[in-house]
Amino acid sequence: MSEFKMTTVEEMEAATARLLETGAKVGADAWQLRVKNQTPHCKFGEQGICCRICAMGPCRITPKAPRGICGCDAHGIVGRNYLKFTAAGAATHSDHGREICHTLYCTAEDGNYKVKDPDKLIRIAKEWGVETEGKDIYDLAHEMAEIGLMEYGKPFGIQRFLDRMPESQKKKLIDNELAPRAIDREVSSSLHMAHMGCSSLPEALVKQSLRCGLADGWGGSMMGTEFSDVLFGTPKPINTEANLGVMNADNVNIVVHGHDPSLSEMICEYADDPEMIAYAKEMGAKGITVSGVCCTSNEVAMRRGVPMAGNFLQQENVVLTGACEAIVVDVQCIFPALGPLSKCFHTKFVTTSPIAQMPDSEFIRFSAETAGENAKAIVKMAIENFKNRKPELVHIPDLKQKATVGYSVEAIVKVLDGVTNTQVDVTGTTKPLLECVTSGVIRGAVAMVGCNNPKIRPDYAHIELMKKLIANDIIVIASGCAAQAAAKAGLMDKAAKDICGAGLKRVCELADIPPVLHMGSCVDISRMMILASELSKDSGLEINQLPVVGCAPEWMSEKAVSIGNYVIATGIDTFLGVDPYVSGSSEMAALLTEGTRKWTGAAFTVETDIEKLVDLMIERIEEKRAALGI
Ligand code: BF8
Ligand code: SF4
Repeated sequence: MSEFKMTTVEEMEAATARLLETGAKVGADAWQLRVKNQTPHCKFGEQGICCRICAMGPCRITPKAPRGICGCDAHGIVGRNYLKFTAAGAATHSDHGREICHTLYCTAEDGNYKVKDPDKLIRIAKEWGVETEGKDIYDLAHEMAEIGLMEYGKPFGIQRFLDRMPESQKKKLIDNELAPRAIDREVSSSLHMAHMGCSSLPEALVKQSLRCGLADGWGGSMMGTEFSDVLFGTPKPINTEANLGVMNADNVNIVVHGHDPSLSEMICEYADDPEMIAYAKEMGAKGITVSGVCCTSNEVAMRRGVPMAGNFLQQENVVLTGACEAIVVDVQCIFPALGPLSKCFHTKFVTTSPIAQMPDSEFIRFSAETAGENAKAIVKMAIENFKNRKPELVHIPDLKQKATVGYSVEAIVKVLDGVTNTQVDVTGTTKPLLECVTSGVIRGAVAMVGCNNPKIRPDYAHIELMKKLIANDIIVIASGCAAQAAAKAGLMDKAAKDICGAGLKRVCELADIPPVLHMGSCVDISRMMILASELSKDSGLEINQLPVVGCAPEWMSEKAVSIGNYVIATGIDTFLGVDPYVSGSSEMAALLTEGTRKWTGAAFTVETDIEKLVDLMIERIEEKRAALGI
């Protein structure tokens, strides 16, 4: 009999409640309390019908006041807000990608950063038509980094990686003026369009949202992912653990949080250094444990097996354990609350990026050139802080699950080769996966992505949806905080095959995989786009014919909206559990849930009832199967 037991949301909530008791003792604030202060939310904001883009406003749309002072109606206001939301998300992901290009530019044989996957670099160089023959790998890295950086500002042409898209989808984008040009141009044009007195036509605003999102997914994010693989290695299946129980009361605990792996990779490197471990012992600890929160955690889990302490809404919990010597952050999704919270404990809150500077933090500016010394200084600071722990405040919840992570497209193609009995040599294609789908062994796939959001009981939607999908023989690929929710619950343990339908269970056994595959951080949703493109090319089907959908049930960030735009623009129907502030415009809602279909072949479905959301996804997958006659 299997010993597999999931961790329930109730167990996670009980652990949080216990930590909040510690918080109460030391007078700490918490998001659970702040949510109460912010409820109910502003109705105008919720519906997207508040405009403050010029100083004649702010204007709010009501039945009595159907237009702003300039005459803009609700559709224009909602549309502009939606476009600005998207542009901010695309800028954020893409700037992360730009940093990675710069890091690639700093690589050297004897430097802080090296090329760990030269084959991948050469593969991408060939794709981009760059001569590789006889070239030193570091010369090639620098050349590729520069070309990558040019993708941000080149005056002509569209994103290079669009050539990876199936021809038919790419053509749809070009024909509809959706193919993304330079990344920075799409972000700037979006802000230009949303300026006072520019676009207020919903159709134009939605189209630019799609194009700007595509500049992220097929530009900035894709370069972020691909060049991170070149720098730090392309993920392969690796075992790790997830949830707060990965922190170790006997050790110096360093928690890395944010998104850019350049910093966290270095911290992990130094935390493993025998000299540092010896120093930790000298300071009274037994060793050093690095764990992670949010996407930085996903990055180092995928490549190094570094355990995942938690996802977005658990970031305060790591400090509340009283056992966190340092929480070291780079960029994005970092609560400013960590500053005052860390002051209630001995925890050092270390900010490292000029992009994310916060009150009550210690700022140690991190740069690719000085990465080694920066990381060493941070690890040392954490070690020296161990003695300041207050033992009476230490409580680490005894919750953790095993997880196998590291499913890059390369890894998925490789492991699924073992599944089919075909005699044909299919190494290097997605054909075995397609065969599983067409034979009905698995019904389809769902890409589960995105954040936590207090509007949804944290992790509940992720976990419940995934449980039902895998029970229905639908394989789940996950990234971001959705992936961490799965890992915390145990759904990335190979033993979770026992709660799958018979078909998926068999695939998991044959391929030796868990039913929910961790594909990385949020920039790594670009991996999912590549996988869908490969499936389309290998099957001869359009992307939107594949029984594959995307889902972000608990999303909250601007980045998530940018992602949603490029996923539907890639031809994949996407299901959201939170409304993107568009309910105030029937025209915007209609465009996003149906209108985009005529340009890209896919659209959004917004459903805040989680039970209905999962049924709608299964229905859509079955519709696509039926249309294909499988
Ligand atoms: O980029 S899933 S809360 S951590 S935004 Fe943030 Fe959302 Fe988490 Fe990663 Ni993505
Ligand atoms: Fe009001 Fe128009 Fe100015 Fe917006 S742009 S604040 S709707 S006057």
